[in-house]
Order: sequence, then C-alpha cells, then structure tokens
Amino acid sequence: MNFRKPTIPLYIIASLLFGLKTYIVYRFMFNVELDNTMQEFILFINPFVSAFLMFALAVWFNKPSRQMKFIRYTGFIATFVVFANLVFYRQFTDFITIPQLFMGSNMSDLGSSIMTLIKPFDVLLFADTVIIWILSKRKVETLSVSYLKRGKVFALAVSMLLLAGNFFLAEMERPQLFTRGFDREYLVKNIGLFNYHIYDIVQHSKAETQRVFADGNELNEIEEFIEENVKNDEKSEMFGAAEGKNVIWIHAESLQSFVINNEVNGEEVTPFVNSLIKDEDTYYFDNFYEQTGQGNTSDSEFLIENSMYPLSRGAVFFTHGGNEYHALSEIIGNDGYTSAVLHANNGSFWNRFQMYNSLGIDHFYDERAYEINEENSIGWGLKDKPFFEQSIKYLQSLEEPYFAKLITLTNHFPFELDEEDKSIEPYDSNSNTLNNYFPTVRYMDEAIEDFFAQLKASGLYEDSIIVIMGDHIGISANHNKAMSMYLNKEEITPYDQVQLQRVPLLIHLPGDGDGETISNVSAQIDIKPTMLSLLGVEVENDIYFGNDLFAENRKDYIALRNGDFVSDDYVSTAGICYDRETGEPLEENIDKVPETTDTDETNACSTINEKVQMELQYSDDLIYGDLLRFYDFD
Ligand code: GP9
Ligand code: MN
Repeated sequence: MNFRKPTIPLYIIASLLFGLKTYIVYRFMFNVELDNTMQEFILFINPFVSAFLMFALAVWFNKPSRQMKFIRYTGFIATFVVFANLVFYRQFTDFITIPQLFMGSNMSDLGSSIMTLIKPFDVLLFADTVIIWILSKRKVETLSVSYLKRGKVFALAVSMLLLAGNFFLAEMERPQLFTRGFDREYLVKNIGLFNYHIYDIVQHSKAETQRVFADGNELNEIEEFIEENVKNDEKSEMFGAAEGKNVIWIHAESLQSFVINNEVNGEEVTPFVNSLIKDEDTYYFDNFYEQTGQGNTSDSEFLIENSMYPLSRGAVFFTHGGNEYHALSEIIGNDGYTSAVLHANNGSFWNRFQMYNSLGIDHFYDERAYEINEENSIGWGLKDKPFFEQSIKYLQSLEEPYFAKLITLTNHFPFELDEEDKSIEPYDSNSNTLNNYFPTVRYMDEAIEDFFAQLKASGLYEDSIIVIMGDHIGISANHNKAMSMYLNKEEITPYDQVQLQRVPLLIHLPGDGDGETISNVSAQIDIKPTMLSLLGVEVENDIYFGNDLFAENRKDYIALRNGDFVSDDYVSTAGICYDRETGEPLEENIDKVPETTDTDETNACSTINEKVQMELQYSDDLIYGDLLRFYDFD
C-alpha cells in the first residue's frame, strides 16, 4: 500500500493553470464579442475542458519522469500555439487556419510586421508554463500518478464527458455551428482554440482529399452540359451599355421582394426603391430569385462573382476559400477595373479575407475602416446611414473605373432599430421578427436614398451605374402564420414559399432612359454574365451557369440551392410541380410518375428537374474538386 500524502497531481494543476491562462487570453487579449451570459459561460468553461483533455493524457505514461515530460512539453507547445494565434490575431483579427499556414501571402504580410505585433507583456503568457516546468522537474514523485487501467480509462472518460458537455452547450447556443462554420471566432469562443484547430484540420483534410483525387477529366462533361444548356453566344442589346463606368453595387441585407411596392399600416415600406423602379433609368427585375444556402450573405456574394452555386452544406466561403476561381472581380480586373468591398463588419466573418483574395478583389474596407461607436451602431454594428456616409470617401479614393460592393447591415435579423430611426410603425402580428422587419427595411430604404443624394453631390453618380440587390430572404418559413396574415392569404403554400424567395434587383443606368420592369424568371446566378455584358467585357472561355439578364435566348429555368426550381411555366418544390401562373399543383409528382403515364406537362417538368439536378451536381463537383484549376481560361 502506498500512503503518500494526497496531493493534487500535476496534470490537474496544469489543466487548471493552463485553463485559467487561456481564459484570460480569450477574454482580454483576443477581442471576442460576447452577447449573452451563456456565451460568457461557454467561454469560461471551454479552456478548462480543452486543457484537461490534453493534460489528462499524461496518466497513460507509467513512468513518472515520462509523465512529467509529457506535461511539460504539452504545456509549452500549447502555449506556443496560443501565442502564435495571438500574434496572428493582432494582424488579421482572425485565427490561424491550416491552409493559411501554408499559404505564403498572409504569412509574409505577417513576417514584416511581426516585431510590432509582439508585446513585452506577452512573456506572461508563459508564466504557467514555467511553473509547470519547474514543478515537473522538482516534484516528479509527489505530483505524478500511477493509476490502474481503470483509473486511466476513467480520466479519459471524464475528458470525453466534459468535451461532450461543451459541444452540447455550443450547439445549443449556435445551432449548426459545425456544419456552417460561420466564423472562426464563433468556433473558438464556443469550443476553444485547440478544438477549433482540430476541427480545422479535419475540414481541411476532407477538402484536400477530394481535391487531391480530382483530375480535370470531368471538365469536358461539364463544359458540354454548359454548351448545350446554358451558353448563349448572342450578345444582348445592352452589351457595353455601361462600358468604362464605375459599378456601385448595393448588397441589400435581407431585402425581399414582398415589401416592394407594398404597404404596412397604410404606409409605403420602400418609397425610395419604389420611386427608383419607376425611374426611366432603372431596369427592375421582379421575378429575380435568391439562391443561397447556409452561407447567407457570403453565398450571395459567391453567386454574383462566379455564376456557380454555393454548396448545400456549409458556407463555400468557409469550406473552399482557397480554391481557384475565375470571378467577376478578377476578370474585370484584367480589363482595368479596381474592385472593392465595403462592409462595416468584422472582416474575418464568413472567411472573407481569404475568399476575397481568391476572387481577385483588390480592396476590402471592413469595420476597421469605419468610425463605429455606441451612438451610430445597432444590432450587428454600424447603422446603414453612417455606413454609406463614411463610404463616400473610400469610393472617391478608388482608382477608376471600379466595381465597389457595399454590404448593408442594419436590416439583419433580429431587425433591431433605435426609436429615433423608426419612420414607420412595426406590423402587428404574432411574429416580432416580421413586425420589426418593416421599420428596418424602411430605414435601409432611407439610407439608400441619402446615399444616392451623396453620390450626386460628390459627382460620383454621373460616371457610375448603381445596382441594388437583395442578398437573401430575411423572413423564414417559421413566420408563415404572420406572413400569411400580412399577405392576406389563408396560408403560405409550398408554392408561395418559393415565390417568397424573390429578392429585388434594380440596375440603374444614369442617362439610359429606356428602363423598364423585366419579368423573366431570373436569379443571382445570372449576375456575372450580365455585368460582364453591361461592361462590354467579352470572355471566350469560362465556366458558369447563368445568362445575361438582357439576352433574348435565356435558359428557361433557375435552380434554387435546395433543388427546387422555377421555370417559365412551372414552380417545382419538394418534388411537386405547380403551374407558375396559377400556383395550382400539376396532377402528378415529378419524381414518381413513370414516363408512359405522364401527362405532357409533368413530362416537361421532370425534364427540367433532371437538368436542374445535373447543374447543381456539376457546380458542386467543380467546387469540391477545385476543378477550375485545370481549366484553361485564356
Ligand atoms: C455578415 C453580414 C450578415 O458580415 O454579411 O451576415 P448574414 O447572416 O446575412 O450572412
Ligand atoms: Mn445577409
């Protein structure tokens, strides 16, 4: 029997010290945003969970000196990982990812400034490491443990339980955290830096394996499909209509079509946008659909840049930010255009730094470029009015011609707005989300109106075209009861649901005079070819799935990311075809009817369905295999 005085073993001391240290670093050195007590709590526990997970492995070493050595080195390496992330964070407000580690450019940026990023007090980061080091050398016998197999398994089980508890809380706080990725900051604050790194390694290896096994062979088949079903070599009448002009692109957060030319409590919701639609210089597309998946805003950005579909799982910005693309920004960049994104949010959200690099976007003005304080912010950050105001100077500084995308923020779920910014009253229904949506939409409408005035006053208006596009829906199907009340319908049918996926698209060409409302079925996938045509840029070889919106001979369907589609004649959702005009379901289910008994109509609908599924699959294959790297664009 061993009657050693009970002491706390080193692996537990190390877990506590290291956990506490990491917590302090998260809380006070990384600038992570915490919105509620639950987030505070998760941030507090996850450092201890991760620390225990690492240090408790020490119990598997039987020899005390080995055990001590393991704890010593684990402490040192883990501290170094924290330190490296801290230095990286000071430069990029982001955490290290495996691809970035091997991706030269970011790191070389870091190289030159590294000395300015290290602070003298960073030494304190190693304080616990030193204590652990000394203890591990001097108290080998007293602080080591020799558990029986049972004890070892028990320690491991405790680790796993703690981890499961942490993941459970994280998933509760951020549903779909692991599939969508969102932002590395979310991952780190929910599951901790070390688990985040493991997650990142797994994600990266998954993507890499698919990439590695891909060769260019599939490209031929994809090109054939595009040649046959998508491409239209005729130039539209609008080809070159905006040649050499600046493009000022307003990416309107959560703006849906159902509020356009509509009222709430007897008041117009979007008076300015409505007046712009009537303007003789505006082309308005009233059957224009959003095609985003889980990546929301970033998916819509992906669509307009690439004319390819985002992924059905996760945010492609996040999962495939390092792929080879042939984006709109890059193409017009070769034609003398400067490209920029202006968005007063954390630049690392949706992995924008990396993806913008891959898309060939020249400048990114993120929150650091804006003056943001209590007064001028709400909800997600800077309010749209000061955002546009503060953006003018950046537009003026861009080398012309430019393509500048301004992403708004105020009209974002949960649609918060200060009293002083409320020009119209909320709606009155059982859904506060829908109720509050109207005043924030109105606020954005006013912000856009002011922005137009500023563009005119600063002389930017004349040489530019201005595009306004809703990025994705703001009101989900969860609010259908309230929505049906607002739309004066008995219920929201699946057909209505698809129709609610329409977002406004306005292309405003100062001085054009021939503006009109165009009702062709169209979608975000069509933007890249449309912009290229408007700017008069001809591209010989390219891979894309949309059409110029002004062309006569367009593909007669658009696919939604979930496999639903809208064609000139049909709306198909969940395997049922509806007549697009009447909203009446066709007799048969497209998936189930054997061809011989098909009516002509269901036959036509299932033919389109086949194409739609192929198209989505091809687009996915391109992304998962990173196939564009094999394509010869010249
Ligand atoms: C985030 C902003 C809004 O930067 O674009 O995010 P969303 O949730 O709409 O993608
Ligand atoms: Mn959005």
